[in-house]
Amino acid sequence: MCYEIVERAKKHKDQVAVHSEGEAWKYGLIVNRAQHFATLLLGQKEDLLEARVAFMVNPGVDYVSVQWAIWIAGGIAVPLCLTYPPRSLDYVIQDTEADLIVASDEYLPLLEPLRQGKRPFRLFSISEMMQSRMFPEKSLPVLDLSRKAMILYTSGTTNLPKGVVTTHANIKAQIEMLQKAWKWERKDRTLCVLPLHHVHGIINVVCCSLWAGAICMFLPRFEPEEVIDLLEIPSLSVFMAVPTIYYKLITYIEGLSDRRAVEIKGNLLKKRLMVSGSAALPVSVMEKWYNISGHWLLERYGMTEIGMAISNPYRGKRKPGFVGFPLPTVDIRLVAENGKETADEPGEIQVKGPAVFQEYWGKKEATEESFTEDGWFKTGDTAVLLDGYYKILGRTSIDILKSGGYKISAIEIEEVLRQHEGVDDCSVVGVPNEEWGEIVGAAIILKNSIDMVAFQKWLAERLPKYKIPRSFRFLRELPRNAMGKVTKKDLLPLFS
Ligand code: MLC
Ligand code: AMP
Repeated sequence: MCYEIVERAKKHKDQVAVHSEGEAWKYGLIVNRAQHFATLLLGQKEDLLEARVAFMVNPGVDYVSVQWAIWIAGGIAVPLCLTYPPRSLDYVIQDTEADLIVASDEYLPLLEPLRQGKRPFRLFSISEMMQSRMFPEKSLPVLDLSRKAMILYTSGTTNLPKGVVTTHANIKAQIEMLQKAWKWERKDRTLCVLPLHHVHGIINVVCCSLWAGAICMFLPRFEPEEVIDLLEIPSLSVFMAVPTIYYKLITYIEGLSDRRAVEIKGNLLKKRLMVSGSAALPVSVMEKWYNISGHWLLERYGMTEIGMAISNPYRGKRKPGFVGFPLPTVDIRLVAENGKETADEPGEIQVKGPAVFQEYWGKKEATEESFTEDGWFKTGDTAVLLDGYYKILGRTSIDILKSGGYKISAIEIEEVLRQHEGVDDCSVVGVPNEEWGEIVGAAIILKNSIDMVAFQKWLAERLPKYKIPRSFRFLRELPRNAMGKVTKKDLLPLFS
């Protein structure tokens, strides 16, 4: 059962679970809050029966209480990105057909107008839920592990993001493999600086720490200075982030005095584990972080659809530029271009195991296409096995980018750009960038001249910040092959 996380929490009810906004919250209190919220979400019902409950809740005690409430009430948790513009929020709400939405009070003005849309929903605010009189405690449904638990949105090679459905069994498998591989313990304390609508923050940081009975500290947003101050707390033992965050922390520390840098190194050295993932960790970042902290970062490979799959060892050599070995319960194979499994050449990573997702929400065809006939999930990432370690070589599709650890679909951005009255045609590429991994580059053919300030504002109304193109090239024509298809490889040099 995934709500096993709640059952486990009851066992250490007097221990601190969460630190947020300067306050400490015990496991017992969070369980009580989750039960109270679950009762409110259920109303007259006995079981939410996989109703989608979207939630736009700030990281911290409220987020955890709402997530657990949805699970114990039998609903499917749909975390919303806190920085999405209304159009992107509306897309997720409509696509999941969410009937219930829970929000921190500050997001109500953003969500209220969306209730007038095609599909009205009931909107709960956290403060309203906190003030509601407790109903007589309801008996909560008994859930089978095969029930759907969560939908996370991820960009793909299609225009609009797809909802990745994981069951309680999938989530349990994703958590348990990391408990074992990375030796999570009750005495651990971690710091969450990642957004909580993606697997990295949700599973690896929040669920793993709370499953173990450890403490999870939350920072509402990433600020290098604050992160370093918190990392210096002696009991803080585990830290996980995307490469861009390590890059930004390195830049910050390099700007400090030598004396302060030595002090920070002394404190970071005492950490038990520091992990990087969600995008390729440049060897230069790994080496600089070693000089700054004395830690060889543990790099691992994962994906929304599969949780974590491959990891460098907890004990043993962490090889720069490599992601390591399959995690417990994960089966990996590489399939070469000729469709045959390969051991010594590059091939697509395919994955099997209990952590692999169930389906794309409402997209039967896309689900079928993403699996082989014999049940292997096709990741679209290419890797090679060298001396027993996997090395990620890139993606099979040029249309998928990774920027700051966020996956972005070039096609989705092109579709948006084409809706602008001044844009005749366009093509979007991932431009390599030391800090962000890639930044979004847009080559545009204009119909008529545009005002860039107004254009940026127009984009911000349609795309989350991280998807907005950062580099523009205005061209007379796009490079195309004999078939008329834009050759993105020829576009890239134009951005250097
Ligand atoms: C923001 N900015 C960008 C940008 N995002 N510029 C270029 N490319 C981007 N992608 C700009 C902003 O416009 C702003 O500029 C400035 O950077 C600061 O913006 P911000 O929003 O305050 O950024 P910041 O908080 O610093 O965010 C950086 C970050 C964030 C690294 C903390 O991107 C992040 O949280 N990434 C993690 C994503 C994640 O969790 N992925 C996991 C997916 S799951 P200006 O000019 O306005 O100042 C997965 C599976 C797995 O991948 O394996 O884990
Ligand atoms: P997402 O769909 O946001 O979950 O992103 C998953 C993708 O991130 C994978 O398919 C990879 O392309 C990429 N990724 C995750 N971890 C790594 C890593 N350590 N090195 C390279 N790419 C990674």
